[in-house]
Amino acid sequence: MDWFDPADGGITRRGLLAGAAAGAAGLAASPALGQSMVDLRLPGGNGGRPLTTAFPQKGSMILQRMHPPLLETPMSVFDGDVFTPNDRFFVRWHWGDIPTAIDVKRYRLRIGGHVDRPLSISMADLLRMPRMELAAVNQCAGNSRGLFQPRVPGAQWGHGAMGNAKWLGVPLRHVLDLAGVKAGAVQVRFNGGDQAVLPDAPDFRKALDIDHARDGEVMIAFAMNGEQLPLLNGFPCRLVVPGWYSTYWIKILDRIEILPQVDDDYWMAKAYRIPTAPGANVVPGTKDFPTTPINRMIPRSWITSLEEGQSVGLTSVLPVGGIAMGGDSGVARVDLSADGGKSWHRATLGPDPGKYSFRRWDARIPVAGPGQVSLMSRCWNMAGVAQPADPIWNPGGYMRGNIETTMVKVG
Ligand SMILES: Nc1nc2c(c(=O)[nH]1)N[C@H]1C(S)=C(S)[C@@H](COP(=O)(O)O)O[C@H]1N2
Ligand SMILES: [Mo]
Repeated sequence: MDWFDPADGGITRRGLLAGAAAGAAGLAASPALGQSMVDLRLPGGNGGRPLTTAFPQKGSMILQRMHPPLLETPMSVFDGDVFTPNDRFFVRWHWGDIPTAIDVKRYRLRIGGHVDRPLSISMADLLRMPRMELAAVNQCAGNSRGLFQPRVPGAQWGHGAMGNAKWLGVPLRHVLDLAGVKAGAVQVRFNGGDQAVLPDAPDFRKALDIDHARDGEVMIAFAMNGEQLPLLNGFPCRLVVPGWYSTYWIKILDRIEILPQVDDDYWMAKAYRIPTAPGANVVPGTKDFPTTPINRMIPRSWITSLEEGQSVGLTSVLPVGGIAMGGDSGVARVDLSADGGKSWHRATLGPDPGKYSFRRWDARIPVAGPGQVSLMSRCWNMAGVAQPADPIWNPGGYMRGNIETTMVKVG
């Protein structure tokens, strides 16, 4: 952690090299594929996915795409700590031109637009500012898209396009106050150090409403789980938007623009939009419907102690464990069923690391005789919202949140 030691304002040689070495070690090189495969059991039968260990600062990950990297976290990782290890944390980039090294001494975060004082902030400056730490789930809007039926185009993620970390950084509000937001500001737009590869392709930028940006929870994070961010997760700093899908969590954050109007850029006006219909749900195949930018997350839960298709010895009481998230509020309760949703048993919740975090749950559930058992978990959040039984559909494959089923064989 010494690279952001506040005593000297921060950046040691070690930190600088860590960032640079990450790039040199491998993004440019062609990663070799591992031998093992993971079966995600996606509908349509394309379940076999190669695992790779070839990316810098990353352990064994499901390879969705090599360039730009799309790496998914295997479900078994979530059965460990509720905080996802940095080297197993999923990775998603839109455009191929991502930096392979960052010189933190030259790195600047620029703040401009509708402000009194445009700023250019160095990492040393940022590391001297007031700090906050917060546990929050980073989940791709398209997490579990591979399970949509009928299927939709886009990255065919299983459930592993998500991770939970303790994020350490500076409240965005502090930086906005330093710049002095002018009256009439409407949104704040964020841009990162990656570029579109084709000249006409839209740079990846996202915007939040000004009040949201100033809520004291949205932060510029420079560390996750007590370490600097892996390069692929946005070193040296990224936006963290607690409770919101990670499309807003801009990585390698280097530009903040305060806008006197709503952002009409491609990534807000055209992409990452969901139906305004309840639950973001439309009849499969529907194309024309009113949309709104994707926003808050919803409650979800997963069984992590048992895998789909696993066999367990004959027993009348089966221990089952997993994780849950409340979305934009905390996890209030998790129930478990071992009979396809007919009867439910309350699970015991683990410690609460904060309302935006994963929370562990465990249950011992009665099972009837030998044979196939259909296990289901259902989360309620603190706002009283429970996971629905039925899956939704929308053409983007966004916001899956229904009760998931894990089939195991007893005896
Ligand atoms: N600069 C930049 N930031 C970005 C993106 C990107 O393409 N470029 N993708 C976003 C999307 S859609 C996701 S799902 C998350 C993924 O974060 P991770 O790679 O740290 O897991 O980054 C977000 N931030
Ligand atoms: Mo995403």
